[in-house]
Amino acid sequence: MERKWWQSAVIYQIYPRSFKDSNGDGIGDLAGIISKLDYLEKLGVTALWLCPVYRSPNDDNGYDISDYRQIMAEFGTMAEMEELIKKAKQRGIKIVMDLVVNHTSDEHQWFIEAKKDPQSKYRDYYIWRDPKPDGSAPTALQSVFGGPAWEYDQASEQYYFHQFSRKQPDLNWENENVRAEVYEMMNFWVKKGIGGFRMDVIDLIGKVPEKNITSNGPKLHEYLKEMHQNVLEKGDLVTVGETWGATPALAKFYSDPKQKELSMVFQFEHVQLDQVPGKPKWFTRPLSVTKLKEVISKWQVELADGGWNSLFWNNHDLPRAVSAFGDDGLYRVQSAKMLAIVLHLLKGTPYIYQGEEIGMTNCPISDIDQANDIETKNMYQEYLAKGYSKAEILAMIARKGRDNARTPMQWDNTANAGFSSSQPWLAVNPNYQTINVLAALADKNSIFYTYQNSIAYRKSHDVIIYGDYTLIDTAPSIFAYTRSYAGQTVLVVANFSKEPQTLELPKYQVQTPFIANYEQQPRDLKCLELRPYEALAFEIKD
Ligand code: TEU
Ligand code: CA
Repeated sequence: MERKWWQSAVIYQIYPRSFKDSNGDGIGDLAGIISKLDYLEKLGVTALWLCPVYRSPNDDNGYDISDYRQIMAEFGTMAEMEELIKKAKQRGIKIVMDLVVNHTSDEHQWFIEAKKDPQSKYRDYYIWRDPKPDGSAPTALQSVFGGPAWEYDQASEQYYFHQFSRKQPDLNWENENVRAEVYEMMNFWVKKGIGGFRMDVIDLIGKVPEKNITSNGPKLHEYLKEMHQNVLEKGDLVTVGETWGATPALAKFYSDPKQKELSMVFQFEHVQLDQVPGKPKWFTRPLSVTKLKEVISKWQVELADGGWNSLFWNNHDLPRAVSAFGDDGLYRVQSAKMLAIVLHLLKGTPYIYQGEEIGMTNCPISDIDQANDIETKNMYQEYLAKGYSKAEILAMIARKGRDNARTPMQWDNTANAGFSSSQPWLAVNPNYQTINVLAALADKNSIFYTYQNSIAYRKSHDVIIYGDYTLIDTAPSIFAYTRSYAGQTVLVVANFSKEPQTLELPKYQVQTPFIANYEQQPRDLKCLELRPYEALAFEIKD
């Protein structure tokens, strides 16, 4: 496979609303991001994925776009966006934009016209259907955020389709004008010098609502190939599709360069292992390390040739990495470092979600008034109506609610965690007193430096970028693998538990680890006595 810049990239995801507020209105903004570019350069990341920064009424915090060519007023101006692209570039950092084209806001001009005038050419930009003879919705499809996926419009006596909130009407990709407008808009951004796109719920664009087909519709790949021809092949862009419906075979297809579709996709199998299969995400079970190893290994192996993986533990929709996969109590520091080491030495392009690099944790709420997220608020009402107690629902939210990841970035231990000079739009996690960037930078043994070291090692070693992956058979709680390339081998060992574990390594001639999460090195390198959440990586001599 021809080498691509994004194979050796490390991408940092920013939730702009929560990253850094520069003007004291309590809302993060572009000038705030610009002011932290030195910090991001120091970490070593080479691209930033910005969650949506376009004009939006914020029913779903920017994932409901009312104008794709304007910047959200609270975030700043187009001039600041251009400045961000330029100043990031000076530091070797590319900007990846969020592309949300499965749906728009109901306040987008297209939808306003479509609703006002059924004869307008914009009517068919969306999905309108007559009621069933009894007046009910065309199908029983449910929206991801709860309730029916069809909204009735009194004036025209038709329903429109929305897979997310009723303020996020689905675009009709069957309409070629819709597709042409999307490609033109993408080219507008490519011309501004961006480095690529993260494509929101891209596997939903080929939907066929009347057949109850939402993801992986029959024309999905045709549309992606058309997008590639009209936009992507003109630039050297990174593209990552959000695909909850991907199997390894599908992910390999999307990311196979011969298919001319995407660079890679986000798949979500590992982040759903703590859920009860077949139930909504709120029903959880303990994470099985055996299953986690199985799933990660499966994706590593199946996409090894002719495909490409994305690597991530968390994002703005998911619980915090250390809370979901590590221990956010006693072993927070060790387990967060372990997660950094294990992920960044795998094959694929790693994504770091803001705050992960300092071990930020979930942030439970004690009352639904403290929630901001539309999914969480809707779910609360739905489960109350189903008879669950407030305490039960708040416990589900504490574990899986999306606001966990959206509390403001913790920069220092001053008021509002140094995020803003006034009260933030969403309360800061009270643990900012100890968990913050200032403290992390001052402590040479902090989680931050484990990220920095892992990133630096990856960037300078082809074995990590291109090497083959092999899982090593160990006790259930230990995750160990090797990476091999051109006569070089790296061994990664991690204890995914609070209990000490023993691992014999008679086959390997290991020397001092090049990266570790305990200060004191192991004494016996033939038989490792692994401490809680200990992680080590070695270069192996033949
Ligand atoms: O997420 C897609 C999506 O399906 C999520 O809503 C996910 O199912 C949910 O968070 C898990 O419960 C994308 C964006 O990442 C998300 O922030 C948006 O809300 C959504 O699309 C709609 O644009
Ligand atoms: Ca602001």
